[in-house]
Amino acid sequence: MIEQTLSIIKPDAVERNLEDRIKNFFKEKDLKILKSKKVKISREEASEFYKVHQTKPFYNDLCNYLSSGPIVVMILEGENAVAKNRELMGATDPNNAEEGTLRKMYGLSIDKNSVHGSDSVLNGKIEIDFFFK
Ligand code: IDP
Ligand code: MG
Repeated sequence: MIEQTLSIIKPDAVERNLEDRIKNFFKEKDLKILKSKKVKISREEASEFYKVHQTKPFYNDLCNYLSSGPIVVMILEGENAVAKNRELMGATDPNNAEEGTLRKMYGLSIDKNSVHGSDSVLNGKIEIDFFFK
């Protein structure tokens, strides 16, 4: 099924000028970039975006991090886009990510892991609305 999902290039990757490389990677793997913009979000916006994690011990650092510098937010579209993007990203911790995945190639640590991807079609819709509505 053709789906849409939200992808974010996180501050660590934007800072290292990986935007074009990551975008080309998605395009090569048949995920179309429907919309893209570079933004810097506030601490409040980050805490809203990541509110599913509000009970986690790393929540505070996570919100500080996502709002620490420019990010690139994208709507990706393609066959099974949600699962496909998760597969291309690799495991949350780059140390556990498979060879050839974005987090293996570019991730620095579990918190600076370069990319975000929606984890379901429903959350994809919610996250796309968050940035593009
Ligand atoms: P995901 O990004 O692979 O979907 P989630 O569990 O949804 O992973 O966590 C959201 C983000 O929170 C992760 O991408 C990572 O940056 C950060 N995170 C997750 N677990 C930890 C942790 O144990 N310590 C620090 N940061 C974490
Ligand atoms: Mg997640």
